[in-house]
Amino acid sequence: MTDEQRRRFLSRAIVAGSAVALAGCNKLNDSAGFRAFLAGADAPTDAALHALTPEDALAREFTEAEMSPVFKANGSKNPQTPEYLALTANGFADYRFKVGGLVRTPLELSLDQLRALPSRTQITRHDCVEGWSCIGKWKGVNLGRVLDLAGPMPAAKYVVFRCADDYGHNGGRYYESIYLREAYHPQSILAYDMNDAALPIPHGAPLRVRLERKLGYKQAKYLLAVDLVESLAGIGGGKGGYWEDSGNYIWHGGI
Ligand SMILES: Nc1nc2c(c(=O)[nH]1)N[C@H]1C(S)=C(S)[C@@H](COP(=O)(O)O)O[C@H]1N2
Ligand SMILES: [Mo]
Repeated sequence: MTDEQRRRFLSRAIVAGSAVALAGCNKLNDSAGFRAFLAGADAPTDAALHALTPEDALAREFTEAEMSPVFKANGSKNPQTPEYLALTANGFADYRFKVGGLVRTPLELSLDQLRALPSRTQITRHDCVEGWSCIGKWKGVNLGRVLDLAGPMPAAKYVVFRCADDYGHNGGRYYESIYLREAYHPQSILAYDMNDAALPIPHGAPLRVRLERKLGYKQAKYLLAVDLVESLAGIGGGKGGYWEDSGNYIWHGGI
């Protein structure tokens, strides 16, 4: 199965919530994991989805010439929460990215400190489950490297991304989460630049995450903090993310 086929397949599975359209799928693929997945599952389990998409595989990277002339902004585009307005009031000069939870040394990093760390630049395709894709360039620091500065404790299993915006206008903040091990994927970065300029507000200024093997809703914008936790229970609605809690999209979100 090519990456593109896998992406389309999983997008369908995810939008459908659980039911997987089987027609034509046998043409898609010969991998044993994929067949086992189809044979066993009416609802894709998290373990099956992780088996289907090997976690260490890299997402395709593109050339400058392939970049989208316009990159669509989606979800929150101009947060109005008090904490975000306080940050924009002086151009993010007071911004501190917090790393907390199950770490030995909680951190508060300024944008200058993040920029001083070794960087990675990647041109990748963002796939939103709503049915659009854009290719853009992202520059940032490996998430795993930042977490290592804080020192994850052995019990830490998940990384929770805390955002500054209230997408549903219900007082709750957008949030997302991944397995801690997924933070160490080479293309999991905390991005401060997009398309060779500082990350603009519609795309998540001053810092967002890029997880290039995952769908759009996992790419949390307006990051205030990450917390390492042992369990997602008790965080938001307990399903690991804003859209996951709403019942619309599944937690894995892999492509
Ligand atoms: N904090 C926050 N992050 C978010 C969202 C949001 O509303 N708030 N929307 C998500 C969705 S559904 C998509 S497709 C992408 C859109 O990123 P973009 O605006 O850079 O295109 O951000 C994701 N991250
Ligand atoms: Mo999305």
